[in-house]
Amino acid sequence: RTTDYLKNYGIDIRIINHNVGIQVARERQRLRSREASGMAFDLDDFNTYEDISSGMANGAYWIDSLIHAREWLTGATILKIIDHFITNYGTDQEVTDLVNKYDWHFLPVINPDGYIYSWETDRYWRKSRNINEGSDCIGTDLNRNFDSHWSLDGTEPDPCSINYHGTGPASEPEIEVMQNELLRLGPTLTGSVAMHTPAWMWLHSWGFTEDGSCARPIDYDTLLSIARETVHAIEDTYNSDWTYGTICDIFYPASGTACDFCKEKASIVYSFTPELRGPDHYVDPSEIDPSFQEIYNGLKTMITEIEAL
Ligand code: ING
Ligand code: ZN
Repeated sequence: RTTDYLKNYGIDIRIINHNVGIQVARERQRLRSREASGMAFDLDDFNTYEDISSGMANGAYWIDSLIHAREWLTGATILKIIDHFITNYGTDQEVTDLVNKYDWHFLPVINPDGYIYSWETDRYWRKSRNINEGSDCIGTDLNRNFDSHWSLDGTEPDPCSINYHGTGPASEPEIEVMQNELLRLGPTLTGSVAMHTPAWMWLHSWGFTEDGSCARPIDYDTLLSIARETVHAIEDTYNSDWTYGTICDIFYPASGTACDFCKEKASIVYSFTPELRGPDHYVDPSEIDPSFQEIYNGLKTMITEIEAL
């Protein structure tokens, strides 16, 4: 089913503007921030400077969800964001500006097989549904399968484990296509947001450990401050209580994650992983609209903070 889905529907939904004009100054600033974040960035290697400056205005964002089957609220929240953009473009000034100013890449269902299985058979299924050779246990934890510190802390080699990391980096078709797309688009992306539930958190890289302690990126202070302001905007929406920080510090060590792949390998400086409102993977549909409202406010603040750097 995953293969059919990828073939027939592609992997994402894009809202893209190419007619906003060239903003070279902002582009230079972004490339500098990339250097400051310790990323190797050689313009000649990437050969994207021209592509970027002719194709984009103020940046581009990637938002994905449902890498974990049971985290239904993530997909619903993304679909509300897309719906909000499409419905209000041209009438609501704020939406019109957001859509005109940025390119948006949405990937609402990374794990279609698992998602279907969570509807039809097991509401709490997390992994993919690929067969594992030599084991009766099904599926890989797709958020441990990325080519970034693959198979290290916070992953499991046992196919029966809920955090099974797969047979190699990007061994799963879902992650192979997603990685390729992130590598292709990465140099044009300002930020990425990989949605999970349910823990009221706004997390950033890194998830992995070094010498037994949580690793921190060189631009930790910047990421933390963006996360703090984002969380304040979310909290102000319904007077809720969120936490923020690195995946490893705040939640638990995890390797081979989308969030770290985006930052380490796909040259996306501002890579975040929210854990949407809880307390459970099972959510009443009445939670969808509030989740959208608070995350939409958070995203707007995140973008404003990034622009102000
Ligand atoms: N949480 C994430 C998980 O994959 C996470 C937390 C996000 C860890 C990003 C590492 C990187 O375990 C859920 N709820 O799945
Ligand atoms: Zn998850």
